[in-house]
Amino acid sequence: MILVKLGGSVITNKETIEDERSKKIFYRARTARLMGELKSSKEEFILVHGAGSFGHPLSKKFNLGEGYVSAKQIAVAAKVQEDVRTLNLNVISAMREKNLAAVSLPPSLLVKLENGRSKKVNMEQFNHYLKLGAIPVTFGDVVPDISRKFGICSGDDLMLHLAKEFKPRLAIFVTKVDGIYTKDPGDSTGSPPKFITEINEKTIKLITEPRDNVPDVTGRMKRKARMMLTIAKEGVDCVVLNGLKRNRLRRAIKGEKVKCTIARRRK
Ligand code: IP8
Repeated sequence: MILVKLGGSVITNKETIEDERSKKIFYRARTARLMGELKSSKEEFILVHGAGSFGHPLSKKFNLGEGYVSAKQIAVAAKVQEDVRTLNLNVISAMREKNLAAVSLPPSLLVKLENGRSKKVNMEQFNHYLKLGAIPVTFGDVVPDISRKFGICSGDDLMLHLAKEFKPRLAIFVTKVDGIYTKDPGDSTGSPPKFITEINEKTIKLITEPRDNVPDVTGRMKRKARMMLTIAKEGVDCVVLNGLKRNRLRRAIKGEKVKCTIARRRK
């Protein structure tokens, strides 16, 4: 089995959208192409996707990640849940286009947080649909929090829970860049960014976060690198690769050498 997360910046206009009123765009053709690459592996998989422009701008503006502070957040939390479900249904229909039997599993019904951390993820539904030969699809969402009333569960957190439960042979983060760099590859100030081929305790210290306006309530590359190390400690190889480059995902799944950043399994 493999575990794949499609980043929100790959499937939506996350990078170009700054306020919550701007038009949210779903990149259907790109998503369908990536699904075709996944399908060609003929391997069992679970799909996770990010929220991109459908979830981050509004969540950031109303601080949903911090939990309940005022009553006016409730309507916003409900709206973000609606928007990420709309995105999810778009992903599901792009999968159907490729004849993949995708089943939507919304975290708002399966995950409980405590103090912003995911305490419990109900795996029953994942197991059930896998046994049927369907493909469970889950996503970054607004979910209940025992102490803060609600909070945000990111797709990256779900990747860790699913890696622990299913011990896939590979966990893949599909992003808009070739892998992890010491700093934002578009940043031309100071020393040039260096590509990191392998994330470990040493190389993770080299990463600095960008200072730009991209709305993101769940953290950027450094958080992703930390998550990769945690997944690797669960005994699962974990890679970040570029989904904009045709066939990179397909080739990585086949075990071919492609440009990417890897965190090798520790157990
Ligand atoms: O895009 C964030 O999930 P991510 C979920 O996987 C929301 O980090 C609602 C912003």
